[in-house]
Amino acid sequence: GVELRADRPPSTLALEPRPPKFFGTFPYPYMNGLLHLGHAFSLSKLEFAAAFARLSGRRVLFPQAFHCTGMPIKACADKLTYEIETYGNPPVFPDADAVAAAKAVETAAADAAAAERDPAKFAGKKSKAVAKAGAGSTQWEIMRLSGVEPSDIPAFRDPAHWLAHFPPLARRDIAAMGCGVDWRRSFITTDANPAYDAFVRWQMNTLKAAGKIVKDKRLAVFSPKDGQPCADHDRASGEGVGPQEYALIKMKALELRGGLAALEGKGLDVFLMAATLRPETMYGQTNCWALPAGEYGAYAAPGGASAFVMCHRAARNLAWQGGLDCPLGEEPVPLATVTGQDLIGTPLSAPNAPHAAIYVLPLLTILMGKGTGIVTSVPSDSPDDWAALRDLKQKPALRSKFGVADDWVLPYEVIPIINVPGYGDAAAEKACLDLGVTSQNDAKKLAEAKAAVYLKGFTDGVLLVGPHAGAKVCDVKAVIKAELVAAGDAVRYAEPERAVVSRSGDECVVALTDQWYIVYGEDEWAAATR
Ligand code: A2H
Repeated sequence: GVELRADRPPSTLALEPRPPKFFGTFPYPYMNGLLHLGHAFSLSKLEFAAAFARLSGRRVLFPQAFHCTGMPIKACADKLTYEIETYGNPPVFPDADAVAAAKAVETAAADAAAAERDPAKFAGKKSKAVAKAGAGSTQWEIMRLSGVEPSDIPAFRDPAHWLAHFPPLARRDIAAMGCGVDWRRSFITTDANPAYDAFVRWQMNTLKAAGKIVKDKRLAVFSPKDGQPCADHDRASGEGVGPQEYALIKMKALELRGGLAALEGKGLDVFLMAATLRPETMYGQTNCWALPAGEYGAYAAPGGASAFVMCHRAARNLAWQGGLDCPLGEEPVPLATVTGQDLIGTPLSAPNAPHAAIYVLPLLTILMGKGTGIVTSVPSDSPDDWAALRDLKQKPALRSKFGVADDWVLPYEVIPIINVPGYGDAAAEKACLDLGVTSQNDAKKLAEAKAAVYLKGFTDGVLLVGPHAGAKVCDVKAVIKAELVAAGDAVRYAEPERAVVSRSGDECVVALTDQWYIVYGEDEWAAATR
């Protein structure tokens, strides 16, 4: 280590100018494990700078603290508790987990070997990725990898134990590296350190009094199990994934088929809820799609006078956004369940559609992991819809396979609703014909068709129908969505763009949550700060 210079007597200092100061920090590392090579790499930069400044006669301050606040430590402790409760102490994991855990150990060993061979090229991310991969790791094995004796591991079920265990080890390693840290200034975060806790309270209260911290309802990726938003560092998978907002179009069932017949006579309006990113295209609906093998539920809507049909995953998201008649925080329970196959042939009254009734038809490419599993069909502007509708029109065998009556399909033609320069009034149809799309399963050509028309339809498309005829799609899309919502014909809905799994193993939803925000980006504050 580097010794701090003893101060000279004040009398001398008063006579001479004092040497300039140097203050450097390495952002406090998180204490849910040992420090790794990445920390050493970043710390080395500060150590070199601080040592150079010290040798140049500057008065150097290089403190080092340790970060313990937030969910990751708590989630690791909870995971350990779960493992011990489920698999014993010491735990005997079922095969898949054991294999995965052994693999994590192997990868870490290989990483260590690779780092030794070629430190410059070693990225150090692989073992962390494996350790994070959920199935690929048990918390018990991660503790072993962190050098904890099996007999000591159960103590880590208590989050406070992590705060006592890891910071001294981090200090040991930083000192061993030779960094000239002034350890008199070291501390850990959380209310385990009352002085730091008081500082953070003062800081937050001061900012709040100044109006710089506000509370607002926001959509956030959220773990129902943890009961709070699930930020990137709290995730086992789905890093960087945010909320995706859709409009759910309320397509009223004019007849209740299959499992929905149980709702007959209950005085409920039953709506199939189709998730769309293109609410301005509803003028061109020719039918609705469901996945024959899909499972759907009818959930009580707010107010209780109607029911919304969608897959359970979507219902869970909508409930967390206050969009169902279900107390916030409770799992929504369907009033009735129905298969996609049984929905086929359901006549629907769809908002903005020119036909009084359109029918539910089978679409085999529906992903149950996206939206509600119900999709409205606009063959003029969606290549998927166009190809699937043509399949049903041209293939009697396909119709009979899914019990589709001719009347539900054959009378329905493409409805021109948007002019896209270069593509005419039915852009999806032209793109599919030009590219020679063969069927709804022609994924490659359909992807090309979508790439050709979606963006252009949004940026250059001009509406041909409805009260906004003549306006550009990009100018009125949000307006039309708001009109549909205001008229009670659609509801706002959001879900994670892709699946997000929390470190506690929960599938996350998007929830409308009360959150505190620091109002960064405020001009006045930025100016004052500068
Ligand atoms: B769009 P993104 Cl006119 N499986 O609505 C497959 N597709 C689904 C789905 C699911 N579970 N849920 C929704 N979709 C469709 C209209 C439309 C759509 C037009 C043009 C483009 C278009 C009429 N169908 O989407 O993967 C729905 O079809 C282009 C992006 O979340 C929904 O919007 O980006 C769209 O995919 C959502 O796609």
